[in-house]
Amino acid sequence: MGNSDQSIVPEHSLDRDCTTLSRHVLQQFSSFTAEAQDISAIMSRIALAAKLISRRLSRAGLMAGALGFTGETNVQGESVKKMDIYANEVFISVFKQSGLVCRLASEEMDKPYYIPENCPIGRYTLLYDPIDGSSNVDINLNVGSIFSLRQQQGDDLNGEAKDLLQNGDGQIAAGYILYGPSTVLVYSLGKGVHSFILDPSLGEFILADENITIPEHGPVYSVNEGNYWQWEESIREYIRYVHRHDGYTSRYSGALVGDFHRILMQGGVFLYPGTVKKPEGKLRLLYESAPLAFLAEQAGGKASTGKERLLDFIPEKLHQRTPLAIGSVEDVELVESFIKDWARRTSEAAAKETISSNS
Ligand code: FDP
Repeated sequence: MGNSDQSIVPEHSLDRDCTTLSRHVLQQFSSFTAEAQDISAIMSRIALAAKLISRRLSRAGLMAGALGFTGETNVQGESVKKMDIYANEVFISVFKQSGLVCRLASEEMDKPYYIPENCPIGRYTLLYDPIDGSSNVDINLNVGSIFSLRQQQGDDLNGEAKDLLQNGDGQIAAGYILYGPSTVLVYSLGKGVHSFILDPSLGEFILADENITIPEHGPVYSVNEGNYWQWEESIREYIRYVHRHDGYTSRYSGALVGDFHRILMQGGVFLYPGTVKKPEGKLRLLYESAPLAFLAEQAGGKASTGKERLLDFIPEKLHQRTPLAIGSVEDVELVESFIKDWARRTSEAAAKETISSNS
C-alpha cells in the first residue's frame, strides 16, 4: 500500500478526481496568502450557488411555482421569470455573512445589494447575471450564470457604485456556469481558462480542462439572424459573406453562455450586434460581455464591440449595453473589417455629398 506501482487506479486519474475547484484556485497562487484564501473562498461560494441553481433547474418541471413569469419587469424592462429571482437570491444568500464580498451587482437589481457586515473584511464586488438565456428555462434547454469579481475602490458611501464604471481589465476573476447535460463551471483568474464539471455523486466541481485555447478560426457563426433587417448594412454584408463562402455553419441557442461555450471549445464567432434603433445592442457589459471577453482573451481569442477592444470600453452606467463580437481572433477580425469598411465607405459618400452640394 502507498506504492503507486501496486495501485489499481492510475495515479493521474485519482489526481484529477481530487482536483476540485477550490484546490485549483489555490494552486494558481504561489503561496497561501490572504488574497489566495479569499479568492478560493469566493469561488467556493460561487460553486455553491451553481449547485443550488443546478439542483433547482433539474427538478423545476416537477415543482409547483418554479417556472414561468413573476408578472414583474426588471430594470431593463424585461419580463422577469421565477428562476431569475430564485437564482438572484441564491447568489445573495451564499454571500451573506461570508465576510468576503461587500456588494453584489446583478442584472436583475436596479442598484447593488450592499452587505455592510462584510465590508470591514471583504473588499470585493461580485457582478453577475444569475440566469442568462431565460427564454430557454421553461422548455428545459441550456441556460447559464455569468460572474465577474472586482476589487471595491473607495468606500462608495453614497451607494452609487461609481467605481464599477471602469474598463474590463480590472476584473480579478470571471467565469460562467453552463447548466446543460452536465453542469460546467469555467473560470479565469487571469492565468488561463479552466473548466470543471459538477460530479453530482461527490457534490464537487472536478477539473475537466486546463488552459483552454480558442482555435484561431472556427466554422461557427452564432447570431440571431431574425434581426437581419434591423442591423446596419455592415453586419448584413458580413452575414452575406459567410452565406456565400464554404466552411461556415450557423449555431444559435438563444442563450449566450451555451453559445459562447461552443465557440470557446471549437472556435468561431458569437455576435450580438447593435441595431439601427438600438445601436448599443442587447447584452449588458458588466454582467455579460466583459466577463466573457476576459475569458476569451485569456484563451487566446478576441472580444470586440465591433469598433474597439471590448475590455477597453468604459461604461457610463451600471446597466450599460454594448454590441459584442467574441471568439476566434480571425473570425472577430473579419466582423470588425466589415464594420470598418462600411464606416469608411459611408464617410466617403457623405464627404462627396457635401462637396457636390457646396459646388
Ligand atoms: P435572455 O434575454 O433570454 O436572457 O442576455 C440575454 C440573452 O438571453 C442572451 O443569453 C442571449 O444570447 C440573448 O439574450 C438572446 O436574445 P435574442 O432572443 O434577441 O436572440
